[in-house]
Amino acid sequence: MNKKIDELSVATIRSLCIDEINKAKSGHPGMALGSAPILYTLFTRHLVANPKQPDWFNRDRFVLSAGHASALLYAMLHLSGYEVSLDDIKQFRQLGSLTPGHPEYRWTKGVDATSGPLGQGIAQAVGMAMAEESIRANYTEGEKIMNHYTYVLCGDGCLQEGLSQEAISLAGHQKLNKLILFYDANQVTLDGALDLSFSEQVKTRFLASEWDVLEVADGNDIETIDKAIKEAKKSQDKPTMILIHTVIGFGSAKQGTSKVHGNPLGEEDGKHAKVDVYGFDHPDFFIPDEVRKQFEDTFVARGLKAYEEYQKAFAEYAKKHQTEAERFTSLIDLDVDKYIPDVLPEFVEGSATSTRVASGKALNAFMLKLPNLIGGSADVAGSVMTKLDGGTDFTPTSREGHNINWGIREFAMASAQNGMLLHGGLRTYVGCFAVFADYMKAAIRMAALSHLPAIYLFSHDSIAVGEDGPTHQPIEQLAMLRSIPNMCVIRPCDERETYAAWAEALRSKRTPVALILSRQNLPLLAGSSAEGVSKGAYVISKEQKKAQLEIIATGSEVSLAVEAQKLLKEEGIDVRVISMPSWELFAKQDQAYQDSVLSLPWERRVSVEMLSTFGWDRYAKHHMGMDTFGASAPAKDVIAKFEFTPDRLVKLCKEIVK
Ligand SMILES: Cc1ncc(C[n+]2csc(CCOP(=O)(O)OP(=O)(O)O)c2C)c(N)n1
Repeated sequence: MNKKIDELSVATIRSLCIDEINKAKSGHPGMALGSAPILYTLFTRHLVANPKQPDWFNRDRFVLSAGHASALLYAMLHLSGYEVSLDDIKQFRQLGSLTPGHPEYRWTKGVDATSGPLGQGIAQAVGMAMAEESIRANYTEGEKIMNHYTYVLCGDGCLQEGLSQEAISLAGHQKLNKLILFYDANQVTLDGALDLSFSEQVKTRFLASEWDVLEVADGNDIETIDKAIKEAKKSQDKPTMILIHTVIGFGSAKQGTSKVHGNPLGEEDGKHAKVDVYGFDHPDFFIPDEVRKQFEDTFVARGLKAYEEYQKAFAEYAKKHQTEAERFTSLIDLDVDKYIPDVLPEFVEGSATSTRVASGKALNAFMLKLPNLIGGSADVAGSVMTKLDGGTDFTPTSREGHNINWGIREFAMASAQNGMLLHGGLRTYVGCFAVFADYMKAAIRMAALSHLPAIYLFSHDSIAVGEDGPTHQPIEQLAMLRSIPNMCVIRPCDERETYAAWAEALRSKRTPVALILSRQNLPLLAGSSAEGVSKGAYVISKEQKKAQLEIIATGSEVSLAVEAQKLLKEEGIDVRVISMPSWELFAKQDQAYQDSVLSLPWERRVSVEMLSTFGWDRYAKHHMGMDTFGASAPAKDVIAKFEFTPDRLVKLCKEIVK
């Protein structure tokens, strides 16, 4: 332990942060300056990762939940030898730079998670720690190939977010002892002092959630921070929160106030902090050789050694457990194609089943082939059919279990699923009632932004929910999901389409997929097609001779459309019925295919979906949809009230043709 080099290094990191933010004229110096010693201690004394192999699978994970302190993370990545050059640091927050406003996964090497929306980083870290446990337990001698810690740094803001408590509660319940959370307790947020809005006993809250709690009185005290991390790593049965008292904007004349939370220090104050407080009298962006060496001798050397040892250990492992080693590697690469059976099961013509039940069957069928599939629901497994038959639960005493009981924590569930996928090595799914997709929205958006192939099972997908009433009947949720960039929504119309939708979801590598599933039984349709699902839309029931109209329907409304087609035929009106399970998959097809499915002008098309018509103008001029909330009654009565009947569709079509 060399105090001098520690102090010089921390001064360098802080000065870099000041320069980065000053040059960009934008950024958040407050937390960056306050918590620099925390990350310095973590990186130089504990974190195990290899900057030359930033995706090394067994590295420790680090999530900067307080993503606004990105300047600090970039300074750490630069000093630690990642592909973040000094020029990149100088381009902080500029267009196309490797140092965007908030950390972005898949963009900057060494960034383990996209973060910034406060609270989500904590839940992501919980998911990472769960993934680590699950993977280790699912391989013989798994500890030889999967064995690392997950660290997360958060501030007051993350802990004010309700999501954090969902995640903390879950982590404590799951006894995630390899999860270590640093709480940068600086008592200041954006608008002012924390006591404007927060008077919680945070330590007590963590203790009540079955965490260990350690406290460091002085955020500049590296030895004590180090000691706390050492102790936290020893925990056998609880995650650890290390509460560290820091000073926001340490060194600035405005330290300790919200003025330094999100404004550059400027030249004068920057100089004051660097020279007068840190004793660092150097040009901007200066990095002393000793500091570079310090990182090479510690973080880089430790990471390289661990990496090399791992390579040897893995080679040994592969000799002993060849098949498992192959599985391990292919699942890291999300190379799942070979695990997805090409052949669909036999479907019984004339049968009827809800698509949620069909989804449960498909899930179990795929599970037999895809051993790293893991998932669960927010306490509605029996309704959304998320259980893997014969599978055990994922618990502290059976980590090999594949059924996750997320509890009624939808937001944390979706956010932790992101963490599991950020970690890698697993295919995951989560489920709940479609109406509660709203609770998960911010995490779904994060999955799409982070290019994660999350799978969501949203059942009870319309007013056909029935008795539970309008609180439980989704209306606008599909419009919301469809509006998210890089999102894929699939609403299958029968059992066959549901299997195909599942295969599509499992094949996705960079796009989240939501399967929208019915509560009520839907008939197996003669014309339904698995291939059609992968194209997003197809003609499920052709016109007789020359279509006068095209009816575009999804999910439960496809059979209604087919019924209406028959009735219209009796009235001498020829229509084509198109099943359109996925707008997004359809939009990816070439124009010729799209034109072959939607062959009539826009004015001659009708959309039918028992959900909000918002957005359907894209494909059709006329709509049969739901633009009010539903009602509480048995499903058939609700459907009758809102007239989701072939007769109404027939009437609408006749009016258009007229
Ligand atoms: C969900 C969410 N709400 C609001 C913000 C805007 N925001 C960014 S930082 C911040 C204050 C956070 O306070 P704290 O965690 O104490 O950070 P510090 O002031 O110490 O930098 C706010 C409100 C955000 N990034 N995410």
